[in-house]
Amino acid sequence: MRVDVITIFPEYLAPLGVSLIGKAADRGLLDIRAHDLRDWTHDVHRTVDDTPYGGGPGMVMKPEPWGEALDAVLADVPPESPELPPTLVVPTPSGRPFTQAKAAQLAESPWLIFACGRYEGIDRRVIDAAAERMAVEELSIGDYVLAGGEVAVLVMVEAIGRLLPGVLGNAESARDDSFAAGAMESLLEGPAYTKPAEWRGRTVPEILTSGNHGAIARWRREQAFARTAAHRPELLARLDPAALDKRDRLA
Ligand code: 6GU
Repeated sequence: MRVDVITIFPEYLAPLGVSLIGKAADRGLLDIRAHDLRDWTHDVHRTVDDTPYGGGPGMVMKPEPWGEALDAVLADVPPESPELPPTLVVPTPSGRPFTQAKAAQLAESPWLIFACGRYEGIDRRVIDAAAERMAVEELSIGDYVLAGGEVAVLVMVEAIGRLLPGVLGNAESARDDSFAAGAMESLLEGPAYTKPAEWRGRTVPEILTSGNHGAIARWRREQAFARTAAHRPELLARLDPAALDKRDRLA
């Protein structure tokens, strides 16, 4: 997958060179390119923002640098490249929710372009014009306000990147995650334990050392159900009733 990120703070994306995503990039599974939006300004101050039409607080990102940046990134394709068409992702607190399902959908795209806004956002015409050339997704990572889209890009690229074939060491390890479709669909993950069997007077739940795999699976599901009820009760309402155990309904 190719990933272009256009931002006024390319250095903010340095963490994408580290850990799971960094290793995936080193192995050629991901091609991540950060671009400085100011490279497409032409004034001595390298201006990217201006005051909003209609008044109000804050500044709006000017359309011209964004138009040139997107033109340049879109044009930077080797002839006969298989990676077209890209999807443009615009992180914004006013976007649709970025979910595990959205991560899985975007992981199918061969090419993602992220447009990081700062200030009060990007001039609307940039997004409207881009939508005539490619799929555009305006996405929010949660109900809080960040100073800019860069941290949201770190979140989204990590969530998407770990779903790409070959990125995770163990092909199983993405399947039963909280929010993943799978056996524990829409249940949060319960507790995990490792050695030693006793630590500071605390022991590991006996069932986990019983060797009874059926009983362990049932216990884990109970734990996941209880945690979901405690932390995210609204998720239980979304569960497919057919996927509910009798045990779950009694819990
Ligand atoms: Cl995607 N961007 C910004 N700036 N703030 C956010 C967000 C995105 N998602 C939640 N808050």
